Amino acid sequence: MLDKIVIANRGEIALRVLRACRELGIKTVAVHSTADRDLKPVRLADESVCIGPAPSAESYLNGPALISAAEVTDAVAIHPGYGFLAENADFAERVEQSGFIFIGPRPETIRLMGDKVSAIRTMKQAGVSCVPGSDGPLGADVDENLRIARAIGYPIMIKATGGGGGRGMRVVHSEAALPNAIALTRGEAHAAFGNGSVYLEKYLETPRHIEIQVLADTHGNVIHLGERDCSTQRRHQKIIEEAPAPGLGPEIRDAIGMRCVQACQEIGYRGAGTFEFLYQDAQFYFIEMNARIQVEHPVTEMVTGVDLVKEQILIASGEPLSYRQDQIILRGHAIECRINAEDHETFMPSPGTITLFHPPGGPGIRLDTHIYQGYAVPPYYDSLIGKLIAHGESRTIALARMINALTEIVIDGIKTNLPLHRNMMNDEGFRAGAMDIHYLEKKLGLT
Ligand code: MV4
Repeated sequence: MLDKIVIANRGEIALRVLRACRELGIKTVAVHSTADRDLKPVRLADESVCIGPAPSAESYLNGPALISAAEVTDAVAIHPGYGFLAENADFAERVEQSGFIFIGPRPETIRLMGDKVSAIRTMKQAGVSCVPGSDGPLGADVDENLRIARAIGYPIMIKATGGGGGRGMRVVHSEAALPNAIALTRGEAHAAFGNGSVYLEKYLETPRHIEIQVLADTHGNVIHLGERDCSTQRRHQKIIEEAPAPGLGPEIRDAIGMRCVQACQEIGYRGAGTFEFLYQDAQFYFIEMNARIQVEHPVTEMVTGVDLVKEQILIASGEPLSYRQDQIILRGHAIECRINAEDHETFMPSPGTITLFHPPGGPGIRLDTHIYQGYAVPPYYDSLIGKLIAHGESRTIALARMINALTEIVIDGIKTNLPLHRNMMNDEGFRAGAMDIHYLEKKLGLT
Protein backbone atom coordinates (compact mmCIF):
# COMPACT_ATOMS: atom_id res chain seq x y z
CA MET A 1 0.00 0.00 0.00
CA LEU A 2 1.13 3.55 -0.70
CA ASP A 3 2.64 5.28 2.35
CA LYS A 4 1.94 8.96 1.66
CA ILE A 5 0.02 10.80 -1.07
CA VAL A 6 0.13 14.40 -2.25
CA ILE A 7 -3.38 15.63 -3.03
CA ALA A 8 -2.75 17.95 -5.98
CA ASN A 9 -6.10 19.72 -5.89
CA ARG A 10 -8.35 21.87 -3.75
CA GLY A 11 -11.97 22.07 -2.57
CA GLU A 12 -14.39 19.22 -2.26
CA ILE A 13 -12.35 16.73 -4.33
CA ALA A 14 -9.26 17.30 -2.18
CA LEU A 15 -11.40 16.45 0.85
CA ARG A 16 -12.86 13.41 -0.96
CA VAL A 17 -9.36 12.06 -1.73
CA LEU A 18 -8.23 12.81 1.83
CA ARG A 19 -11.12 10.75 3.23
CA ALA A 20 -10.23 7.80 0.98
CA CYS A 21 -6.58 8.00 2.11
CA ARG A 22 -7.62 8.06 5.77
CA GLU A 23 -9.73 4.97 5.29
CA LEU A 24 -6.79 3.17 3.71
CA GLY A 25 -4.34 4.29 6.41
CA ILE A 26 -2.36 6.44 3.97
CA LYS A 27 -0.70 9.67 5.11
CA THR A 28 -1.79 12.82 3.30
CA VAL A 29 -0.12 15.98 2.07
CA ALA A 30 -2.44 18.84 1.17
CA VAL A 31 -1.11 21.49 -1.19
CA HIS A 32 -2.61 24.97 -1.31
CA SER A 33 -2.25 28.42 -2.78
CA THR A 34 -1.83 31.47 -0.57
CA ALA A 35 -5.59 32.09 -1.02
CA ASP A 36 -6.42 28.61 0.34
CA ARG A 37 -4.70 28.57 3.74
CA ASP A 38 -8.05 28.07 5.48
CA LEU A 39 -9.17 25.23 3.25
CA LYS A 40 -10.69 22.31 5.17
CA PRO A 41 -8.50 19.64 3.53
CA VAL A 42 -5.43 21.72 4.46
CA ARG A 43 -6.53 21.70 8.08
CA LEU A 44 -7.29 17.97 8.04
CA ALA A 45 -4.25 16.66 6.17
CA ASP A 46 -1.22 15.27 8.01
CA GLU A 47 1.00 17.85 6.32
CA SER A 48 0.50 20.79 4.01
CA VAL A 49 2.65 22.66 1.52
CA CYS A 50 2.02 26.11 0.09
CA ILE A 51 2.68 25.81 -3.65
CA GLY A 52 2.25 29.39 -4.84
CA PRO A 53 0.08 32.48 -5.14
CA ALA A 54 -3.68 32.55 -5.70
CA PRO A 55 -3.85 32.29 -9.50
CA SER A 56 -4.17 28.62 -10.55
CA ALA A 57 -1.50 29.02 -13.21
CA GLU A 58 1.03 29.70 -10.46
CA SER A 59 -0.20 27.13 -7.94
CA TYR A 60 -2.55 24.24 -8.77
CA LEU A 61 -1.29 24.19 -12.38
CA ASN A 62 2.36 24.50 -11.36
CA GLY A 63 3.70 21.02 -12.04
CA PRO A 64 7.23 21.55 -10.68
CA ALA A 65 5.82 23.00 -7.42
CA LEU A 66 3.59 19.94 -7.00
CA ILE A 67 6.43 17.51 -7.65
CA SER A 68 8.61 19.48 -5.21
CA ALA A 69 5.87 19.12 -2.62
CA ALA A 70 6.09 15.35 -3.05
CA GLU A 71 9.88 15.48 -2.79
CA VAL A 72 10.08 17.58 0.38
CA THR A 73 7.43 15.50 2.17
CA ASP A 74 8.74 12.09 1.09
CA ALA A 75 5.42 11.21 -0.50
CA VAL A 76 5.26 8.33 -2.96
CA ALA A 77 2.29 9.28 -5.13
CA ILE A 78 0.28 12.22 -6.44
CA HIS A 79 -3.52 12.22 -6.81
CA PRO A 80 -4.58 14.94 -9.28
CA GLY A 81 -8.35 14.92 -8.60
CA TYR A 82 -10.27 16.43 -11.55
CA GLY A 83 -9.57 19.59 -13.53
CA PHE A 84 -6.19 21.35 -13.14
CA LEU A 85 -3.45 18.83 -14.14
CA ALA A 86 -5.60 15.67 -13.99
CA GLU A 87 -5.45 15.10 -17.75
CA ASN A 88 -2.12 16.73 -18.52
CA ALA A 89 -0.03 13.94 -20.08
CA ASP A 90 3.21 15.90 -19.74
CA PHE A 91 2.60 16.37 -16.01
CA ALA A 92 1.78 12.68 -15.51
CA GLU A 93 4.97 11.81 -17.36
CA ARG A 94 7.09 14.16 -15.25
CA VAL A 95 5.57 12.77 -12.06
CA GLU A 96 6.63 9.27 -13.11
CA GLN A 97 10.05 10.40 -14.35
CA SER A 98 10.60 12.01 -10.94
CA GLY A 99 10.02 8.64 -9.32
CA PHE A 100 6.47 9.15 -8.06
CA ILE A 101 3.28 7.27 -8.84
CA PHE A 102 0.68 9.22 -10.79
CA ILE A 103 -2.74 8.10 -9.58
CA GLY A 104 -4.41 7.87 -12.96
CA PRO A 105 -3.99 6.38 -16.41
CA ARG A 106 -0.61 5.97 -18.09
CA PRO A 107 0.65 9.23 -19.64
CA GLU A 108 0.38 7.72 -23.16
CA THR A 109 -3.29 6.94 -22.54
CA ILE A 110 -3.97 10.47 -21.33
CA ARG A 111 -2.28 11.82 -24.48
CA LEU A 112 -4.26 9.45 -26.71
CA MET A 113 -7.59 10.53 -25.17
CA GLY A 114 -6.66 14.23 -25.18
CA ASP A 115 -6.54 14.15 -28.96
CA LYS A 116 -10.21 13.64 -29.87
CA VAL A 117 -9.47 12.21 -33.31
CA SER A 118 -7.10 9.58 -31.92
CA ALA A 119 -9.57 8.79 -29.11
CA ILE A 120 -12.39 8.22 -31.61
CA ARG A 121 -10.15 6.20 -33.94
CA THR A 122 -9.03 4.03 -31.02
CA MET A 123 -12.57 3.39 -29.78
CA LYS A 124 -13.93 2.70 -33.25
CA GLN A 125 -11.18 0.14 -33.74
CA ALA A 126 -12.07 -1.42 -30.38
CA GLY A 127 -15.69 -1.87 -31.46
CA VAL A 128 -17.27 1.14 -29.70
CA SER A 129 -19.88 2.87 -31.89
CA CYS A 130 -19.04 6.48 -32.76
CA VAL A 131 -20.89 9.36 -34.45
CA PRO A 132 -20.83 9.08 -38.27
CA GLY A 133 -18.11 11.48 -39.35
CA SER A 134 -14.91 12.24 -41.20
CA ASP A 135 -12.32 9.52 -40.83
CA GLY A 136 -9.77 11.69 -39.03
CA PRO A 137 -8.85 15.35 -39.39
CA LEU A 138 -9.95 17.39 -42.41
CA GLY A 139 -7.46 18.33 -45.07
CA ALA A 140 -7.12 21.64 -46.91
CA ASP A 141 -9.11 20.55 -49.99
CA VAL A 142 -12.47 22.39 -49.82
CA ASP A 143 -14.19 20.18 -52.42
CA GLU A 144 -13.07 17.04 -50.62
CA ASN A 145 -14.46 18.42 -47.33
CA LEU A 146 -17.75 19.24 -49.05
CA ARG A 147 -17.91 15.66 -50.31
CA ILE A 148 -17.24 14.27 -46.81
CA ALA A 149 -19.97 16.46 -45.32
CA ARG A 150 -22.45 15.54 -48.08
CA ALA A 151 -21.86 11.86 -47.41
CA ILE A 152 -22.54 12.38 -43.68
CA GLY A 153 -25.58 14.62 -44.32
CA TYR A 154 -26.45 18.00 -42.77
CA PRO A 155 -26.60 19.28 -40.11
CA ILE A 156 -23.00 18.49 -39.31
CA MET A 157 -20.74 19.60 -36.47
CA ILE A 158 -17.15 20.78 -36.86
CA LYS A 159 -14.99 19.94 -33.85
CA ALA A 160 -11.43 20.80 -32.91
CA THR A 161 -9.17 17.74 -32.55
CA GLY A 162 -7.58 19.38 -29.51
CA GLY A 163 -10.92 20.52 -28.06
CA GLY A 164 -13.37 18.70 -25.83
CA GLY A 165 -15.78 19.58 -23.06
CA GLY A 166 -17.62 21.93 -25.40
CA ARG A 167 -14.69 24.03 -26.59
CA GLY A 168 -13.99 24.45 -30.30
CA MET A 169 -17.25 23.30 -31.89
CA ARG A 170 -19.57 24.70 -34.55
CA VAL A 171 -22.85 23.45 -36.08
CA VAL A 172 -23.30 23.81 -39.83
CA HIS A 173 -26.76 23.51 -41.39
CA SER A 174 -25.96 23.87 -45.09
CA GLU A 175 -23.31 23.22 -47.68
CA ALA A 176 -23.05 26.94 -48.44
CA ALA A 177 -21.91 27.65 -44.89
CA LEU A 178 -19.37 24.81 -44.61
CA PRO A 179 -16.09 26.20 -46.04
CA ASN A 180 -16.23 29.40 -44.01
CA ALA A 181 -17.27 27.52 -40.86
CA ILE A 182 -14.31 25.16 -41.22
CA ALA A 183 -11.93 28.12 -41.62
CA LEU A 184 -13.40 29.87 -38.57
CA THR A 185 -13.23 26.76 -36.35
CA ARG A 186 -9.66 26.11 -37.49
CA GLY A 187 -8.68 29.66 -36.52
CA GLU A 188 -10.34 29.37 -33.12
CA ALA A 189 -8.79 25.95 -32.52
CA HIS A 190 -5.37 27.27 -33.43
CA ALA A 191 -5.73 30.18 -31.01
CA ALA A 192 -7.20 28.09 -28.18
CA PHE A 193 -5.28 24.80 -28.45
CA GLY A 194 -2.28 25.70 -30.62
CA ASN A 195 -3.59 23.12 -33.06
CA GLY A 196 -5.80 24.01 -36.05
CA SER A 197 -6.83 20.42 -36.73
CA VAL A 198 -10.61 19.88 -37.04
CA TYR A 199 -12.93 16.97 -37.91
CA LEU A 200 -16.58 16.52 -38.86
CA GLU A 201 -19.45 14.60 -37.28
CA LYS A 202 -23.14 14.24 -37.97
CA TYR A 203 -24.81 16.77 -35.64
CA LEU A 204 -27.21 15.01 -33.27
CA GLU A 205 -30.03 17.43 -32.50
CA THR A 206 -31.61 16.10 -29.29
CA PRO A 207 -29.27 13.63 -27.60
CA ARG A 208 -28.93 12.78 -23.94
CA HIS A 209 -25.45 12.83 -22.42
CA ILE A 210 -24.84 9.41 -20.92
CA GLU A 211 -21.45 8.23 -19.69
CA ILE A 212 -20.11 4.84 -18.61
CA GLN A 213 -17.81 4.50 -15.58
CA VAL A 214 -14.98 1.97 -15.79
CA LEU A 215 -12.20 0.77 -13.49
CA ALA A 216 -9.10 -1.05 -14.76
CA ASP A 217 -6.29 -2.48 -12.65
CA THR A 218 -2.72 -3.33 -13.69
CA HIS A 219 -3.47 -7.09 -13.81
CA GLY A 220 -5.76 -6.95 -16.84
CA ASN A 221 -9.02 -6.79 -14.87
CA VAL A 222 -11.59 -4.27 -16.11
CA ILE A 223 -15.14 -3.65 -14.90
CA HIS A 224 -17.87 -1.16 -15.73
CA LEU A 225 -20.09 0.40 -13.08
CA GLY A 226 -23.05 1.35 -15.22
CA GLU A 227 -23.93 4.77 -16.51
CA ARG A 228 -24.67 8.32 -15.41
CA ASP A 229 -27.09 10.63 -17.17
CA CYS A 230 -25.58 14.13 -17.23
CA SER A 231 -27.99 15.76 -19.67
CA THR A 232 -29.02 18.58 -17.33
CA GLN A 233 -26.38 21.18 -18.19
CA ARG A 234 -25.96 24.83 -19.09
CA ARG A 235 -23.16 26.06 -21.33
CA HIS A 236 -21.34 22.73 -20.95
CA GLN A 237 -21.47 22.96 -17.16
CA LYS A 238 -23.28 19.97 -15.71
CA ILE A 239 -25.80 20.97 -13.04
CA ILE A 240 -27.56 17.69 -12.15
CA GLU A 241 -26.41 14.12 -12.72
CA GLU A 242 -28.03 10.81 -11.92
CA ALA A 243 -27.55 7.07 -12.01
CA PRO A 244 -28.97 4.99 -13.55
CA ALA A 245 -30.15 6.90 -16.64
CA PRO A 246 -33.95 7.09 -16.57
CA GLY A 247 -35.46 4.43 -18.83
CA LEU A 248 -32.22 2.62 -19.70
CA GLY A 249 -32.70 -1.12 -19.23
CA PRO A 250 -30.21 -3.75 -18.02
CA GLU A 251 -29.68 -5.26 -21.49
CA ILE A 252 -28.65 -1.99 -23.12
CA ARG A 253 -26.51 -1.12 -20.06
CA ASP A 254 -24.65 -4.40 -20.10
CA ALA A 255 -24.13 -4.28 -23.85
CA ILE A 256 -22.59 -0.78 -23.88
CA GLY A 257 -20.76 -1.41 -20.59
CA MET A 258 -19.09 -4.56 -21.91
CA ARG A 259 -18.06 -2.73 -25.08
CA CYS A 260 -16.27 -0.18 -22.89
CA VAL A 261 -14.67 -2.93 -20.81
CA GLN A 262 -13.40 -4.63 -23.95
CA ALA A 263 -12.03 -1.34 -25.30
CA CYS A 264 -10.15 -0.78 -22.02
CA GLN A 265 -8.66 -4.25 -22.23
CA GLU A 266 -7.52 -3.65 -25.79
CA ILE A 267 -5.73 -0.38 -25.01
CA GLY A 268 -4.39 -1.47 -21.62
CA TYR A 269 -6.31 1.23 -19.76
CA ARG A 270 -5.36 1.81 -16.12
CA GLY A 271 -7.36 3.48 -13.36
CA ALA A 272 -10.80 5.09 -13.33
CA GLY A 273 -12.20 6.34 -16.61
CA THR A 274 -15.39 7.54 -18.21
CA PHE A 275 -16.66 6.93 -21.73
CA GLU A 276 -18.81 9.88 -22.82
CA PHE A 277 -21.64 9.10 -25.19
CA LEU A 278 -24.44 10.94 -26.89
CA TYR A 279 -27.59 8.81 -26.69
CA GLN A 280 -30.34 9.37 -29.20
CA ASP A 281 -33.03 7.05 -30.63
CA ALA A 282 -31.79 4.19 -28.43
CA GLN A 283 -28.28 4.40 -29.95
CA PHE A 284 -25.00 5.19 -28.19
CA TYR A 285 -22.42 7.35 -29.98
CA PHE A 286 -18.98 7.67 -28.37
CA ILE A 287 -17.65 11.25 -28.33
CA GLU A 288 -14.83 11.48 -25.76
CA MET A 289 -13.11 9.62 -22.96
CA ASN A 290 -12.23 11.23 -19.64
CA ALA A 291 -9.07 9.77 -18.13
CA ARG A 292 -9.75 10.90 -14.54
CA ILE A 293 -12.19 10.71 -11.65
CA GLN A 294 -15.17 12.93 -12.44
CA VAL A 295 -17.11 15.45 -10.36
CA GLU A 296 -20.25 13.31 -10.60
CA HIS A 297 -18.62 10.03 -9.45
CA PRO A 298 -20.71 9.92 -6.22
CA VAL A 299 -23.95 8.93 -7.98
CA THR A 300 -22.18 5.80 -9.23
CA GLU A 301 -20.81 5.17 -5.74
CA MET A 302 -24.29 5.45 -4.25
CA VAL A 303 -25.91 2.92 -6.61
CA THR A 304 -23.00 0.45 -6.69
CA GLY A 305 -21.60 0.79 -3.18
CA VAL A 306 -18.10 0.99 -4.69
CA ASP A 307 -15.68 3.65 -3.41
CA LEU A 308 -14.21 4.80 -6.72
CA VAL A 309 -11.47 6.96 -5.19
CA LYS A 310 -10.31 4.10 -2.97
CA GLU A 311 -10.21 1.85 -6.03
CA GLN A 312 -8.10 4.45 -7.86
CA ILE A 313 -5.58 4.38 -5.02
CA LEU A 314 -5.60 0.58 -4.78
CA ILE A 315 -5.01 0.32 -8.53
CA ALA A 316 -2.11 2.77 -8.28
CA SER A 317 -0.53 0.68 -5.53
CA GLY A 318 -0.68 -2.39 -7.78
CA GLU A 319 -3.58 -4.12 -6.06
CA PRO A 320 -6.21 -5.99 -8.09
CA LEU A 321 -9.73 -4.54 -8.29
CA SER A 322 -11.83 -5.26 -5.20
CA TYR A 323 -14.80 -6.38 -7.34
CA ARG A 324 -15.53 -8.68 -10.26
CA GLN A 325 -18.12 -7.60 -12.83
CA ASP A 326 -20.72 -10.02 -11.41
CA GLN A 327 -20.36 -8.29 -8.02
CA ILE A 328 -21.43 -4.93 -9.45
CA ILE A 329 -25.14 -4.75 -8.73
CA LEU A 330 -27.04 -1.50 -9.11
CA ARG A 331 -29.28 -0.68 -6.18
CA GLY A 332 -31.86 2.08 -6.42
CA HIS A 333 -31.30 5.53 -7.85
CA ALA A 334 -29.05 8.48 -7.03
CA ILE A 335 -29.25 12.15 -8.02
CA GLU A 336 -26.55 14.79 -7.56
CA CYS A 337 -27.09 18.55 -7.45
CA ARG A 338 -23.95 20.62 -7.97
CA ILE A 339 -23.98 23.52 -5.54
CA ASN A 340 -22.26 26.56 -7.00
CA ALA A 341 -21.43 29.89 -5.38
CA GLU A 342 -23.24 31.90 -8.01
CA ASP A 343 -26.39 33.90 -8.65
CA HIS A 344 -29.17 31.43 -9.46
CA GLU A 345 -30.53 33.63 -12.25
CA THR A 346 -27.50 35.35 -13.82
CA PHE A 347 -25.01 32.56 -12.99
CA MET A 348 -22.46 35.21 -12.02
CA PRO A 349 -19.93 33.89 -9.46
CA SER A 350 -20.61 34.94 -5.86
CA PRO A 351 -17.51 34.56 -3.71
CA GLY A 352 -17.58 35.68 -0.07
CA THR A 353 -17.86 34.47 3.50
CA ILE A 354 -20.37 31.82 4.53
CA THR A 355 -22.06 33.33 7.56
CA LEU A 356 -24.44 30.46 8.29
CA PHE A 357 -24.29 26.82 7.27
CA HIS A 358 -26.71 24.03 8.11
CA PRO A 359 -26.00 20.77 6.28
CA PRO A 360 -28.96 18.51 5.48
CA GLY A 361 -29.25 14.92 6.67
CA GLY A 362 -31.44 11.86 6.86
CA PRO A 363 -31.61 8.54 5.00
CA GLY A 364 -29.83 8.42 1.66
CA ILE A 365 -28.35 11.92 1.89
CA ARG A 366 -24.67 12.64 1.18
CA LEU A 367 -23.06 16.07 1.06
CA ASP A 368 -19.56 16.29 -0.40
CA THR A 369 -18.32 19.75 0.50
CA HIS A 370 -15.33 21.53 1.98
CA ILE A 371 -17.33 24.53 3.18
CA TYR A 372 -17.95 25.42 6.82
CA GLN A 373 -19.50 28.33 8.66
CA GLY A 374 -17.03 31.24 8.50
CA TYR A 375 -15.26 29.89 5.38
CA ALA A 376 -14.55 32.50 2.73
CA VAL A 377 -15.11 31.23 -0.84
CA PRO A 378 -12.20 32.75 -2.79
CA PRO A 379 -12.85 34.46 -6.12
CA TYR A 380 -10.01 32.73 -7.97
CA TYR A 381 -11.38 29.26 -8.66
CA ASP A 382 -14.33 27.25 -9.94
CA SER A 383 -17.60 28.16 -8.23
CA LEU A 384 -18.42 24.56 -7.20
CA ILE A 385 -18.66 24.53 -3.40
CA GLY A 386 -20.35 21.20 -2.87
CA LYS A 387 -22.38 18.32 -4.20
CA LEU A 388 -25.62 17.18 -2.65
CA ILE A 389 -26.42 13.57 -3.43
CA ALA A 390 -29.69 11.78 -2.68
CA HIS A 391 -30.06 8.01 -2.94
CA GLY A 392 -33.20 5.90 -2.63
CA GLU A 393 -34.71 2.61 -3.73
CA SER A 394 -36.41 4.38 -6.65
CA ARG A 395 -36.01 7.62 -8.57
CA THR A 396 -39.20 8.88 -6.92
CA ILE A 397 -37.73 8.30 -3.46
CA ALA A 398 -34.39 9.87 -4.43
CA LEU A 399 -36.29 12.93 -5.69
CA ALA A 400 -38.30 13.18 -2.47
CA ARG A 401 -35.14 12.92 -0.36
CA MET A 402 -33.40 15.54 -2.52
CA ILE A 403 -36.33 17.93 -2.04
CA ASN A 404 -36.15 17.37 1.74
CA ALA A 405 -32.41 18.04 1.74
CA LEU A 406 -32.76 21.15 -0.45
CA THR A 407 -35.36 22.41 2.01
CA GLU A 408 -33.15 21.77 5.05
CA ILE A 409 -29.83 23.07 3.73
CA VAL A 410 -28.89 26.65 4.63
CA ILE A 411 -25.90 28.45 3.09
CA ASP A 412 -26.01 32.16 3.91
CA GLY A 413 -23.60 35.00 3.17
CA ILE A 414 -23.09 34.13 -0.48
CA LYS A 415 -25.46 33.50 -3.38
CA THR A 416 -25.88 29.89 -4.47
CA ASN A 417 -27.77 28.04 -7.18
CA LEU A 418 -29.88 26.18 -4.58
CA PRO A 419 -33.07 27.95 -5.79
CA LEU A 420 -32.45 26.51 -9.28
CA HIS A 421 -32.17 23.00 -7.84
CA ARG A 422 -35.37 23.42 -5.80
CA ASN A 423 -37.08 24.53 -8.99
CA MET A 424 -35.68 21.64 -11.06
CA MET A 425 -36.68 18.92 -8.58
CA ASN A 426 -40.27 20.08 -9.05
CA ASP A 427 -40.02 20.51 -12.82
CA GLU A 428 -42.50 18.28 -14.62
CA GLY A 429 -40.16 17.32 -17.48
CA PHE A 430 -37.25 16.62 -15.13
CA ARG A 431 -39.43 14.54 -12.84
CA ALA A 432 -40.55 12.52 -15.88
CA GLY A 433 -36.87 11.89 -16.75
CA ALA A 434 -37.46 13.39 -20.18
CA MET A 435 -34.34 15.57 -20.44
CA ASP A 436 -31.99 15.96 -23.37
CA ILE A 437 -28.86 18.15 -23.37
CA HIS A 438 -30.89 21.24 -24.34
CA TYR A 439 -33.62 20.84 -21.72
CA LEU A 440 -32.27 23.19 -19.04
CA GLU A 441 -31.18 25.93 -21.45
CA LYS A 442 -34.63 25.88 -23.07
CA LYS A 443 -36.30 26.07 -19.68
CA LEU A 444 -34.10 29.02 -18.73
CA GLY A 445 -35.02 30.69 -22.00
CA LEU A 446 -31.46 30.77 -23.25
CA THR A 447 -32.12 29.17 -26.64
C1 MV4 B 1 -21.95 16.79 -30.23
C2 MV4 B 1 -23.29 17.24 -30.16
C3 MV4 B 1 -24.13 16.89 -31.19
N1 MV4 B 1 -23.67 16.14 -32.21
N2 MV4 B 1 -21.55 16.02 -31.25
C4 MV4 B 1 -20.37 19.19 -26.44
C5 MV4 B 1 -19.29 18.87 -25.48
C6 MV4 B 1 -18.48 17.82 -26.10
N3 MV4 B 1 -18.16 16.86 -25.11
C7 MV4 B 1 -19.30 17.26 -27.21
N4 MV4 B 1 -20.46 18.10 -27.32
C8 MV4 B 1 -21.42 17.85 -28.22
N5 MV4 B 1 -21.07 17.07 -29.28
C9 MV4 B 1 -22.40 15.73 -32.23
N6 MV4 B 1 -21.97 14.99 -33.26
C10 MV4 B 1 -23.67 18.02 -29.08
C11 MV4 B 1 -22.73 18.33 -28.10
C12 MV4 B 1 -23.22 19.10 -26.99
C13 MV4 B 1 -23.26 18.58 -25.70
C14 MV4 B 1 -22.81 17.30 -25.41
C15 MV4 B 1 -22.84 16.81 -24.13
C16 MV4 B 1 -23.35 17.59 -23.11
C17 MV4 B 1 -23.79 18.85 -23.37
C18 MV4 B 1 -23.76 19.36 -24.66
C19 MV4 B 1 -24.22 20.65 -24.92
C20 MV4 B 1 -24.17 21.16 -26.18
C21 MV4 B 1 -23.66 20.38 -27.22
